[in-house]
Amino acid sequence: MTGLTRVRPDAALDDVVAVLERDGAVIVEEFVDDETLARLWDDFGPALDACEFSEDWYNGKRTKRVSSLFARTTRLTPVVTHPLYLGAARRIMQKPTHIWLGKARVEMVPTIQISGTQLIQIYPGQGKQPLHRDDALHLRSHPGPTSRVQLMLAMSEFTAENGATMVIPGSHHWDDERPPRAEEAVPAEMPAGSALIWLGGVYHGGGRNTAETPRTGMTIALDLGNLRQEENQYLAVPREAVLAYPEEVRRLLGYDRCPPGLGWYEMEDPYTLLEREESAAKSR
Ligand SMILES: O=C(O)CCC(=O)C(=O)O
Repeated sequence: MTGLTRVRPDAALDDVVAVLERDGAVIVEEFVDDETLARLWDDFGPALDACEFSEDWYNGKRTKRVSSLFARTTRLTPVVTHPLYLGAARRIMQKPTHIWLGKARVEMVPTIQISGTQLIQIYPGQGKQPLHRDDALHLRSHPGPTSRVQLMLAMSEFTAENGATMVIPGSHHWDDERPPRAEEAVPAEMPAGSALIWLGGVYHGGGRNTAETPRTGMTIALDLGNLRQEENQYLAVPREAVLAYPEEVRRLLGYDRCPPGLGWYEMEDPYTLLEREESAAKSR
């Protein structure tokens, strides 16, 4: 299999969705501009510096991981709402379905939500991570409908030598009997500022770093709104940090009701709580 398909940031959403459905992964060049990337480094750099290496083999004993990203910066809106990322995630996961309410056939569209967030900094000497599917978290069976669309923003250059994410294109089409083999995986090589988008059913893993410097990536996972979030965003992101984001991001952080009725608070859309808190704060 040759390398991953690359698209420009102004690519048509239809084309990106078609690549994702075929290959399960795509690289979007120049996903963020230099200024956005520099400000993310300002906000995340100190946390990475202060972070110890992980303690288990799966997360990598020469790898640093920092989570709770929406609590650490207010600058993730252009990343998580990028038209090719959020647009593709909505197109691929928010498929209309229907339920019967007595004799009424009612169409429903599920929400999507931010599930997990992490900075992943792979240091020289780190070996490769086992290839895995992230939607295995929800014990999904394959092949099947996509319930996760994930992003890896290259905060530094990703190369085959420094631990670029390894991806097996097309592996979301496989069943659960076929094991992934390292020889089938290709590195998501990309300059800083570009991003890899991949589907939850695609086998992938962090690469081996045989270079001199660390590789730094920032990952955000969007899952269907009717699944448990991987990272508990209600605990990870304090309310004032949630309120620093616009409505679309607040809803993605979980302050939303997934039809027909998951996640309510006092039997209402939980977003109304944020609205009440905001207007109470203004009138103080
Ligand atoms: O760091 C990477 O490139 C991928 C990491 C990953 O897939 C994971 O930790 O689950």
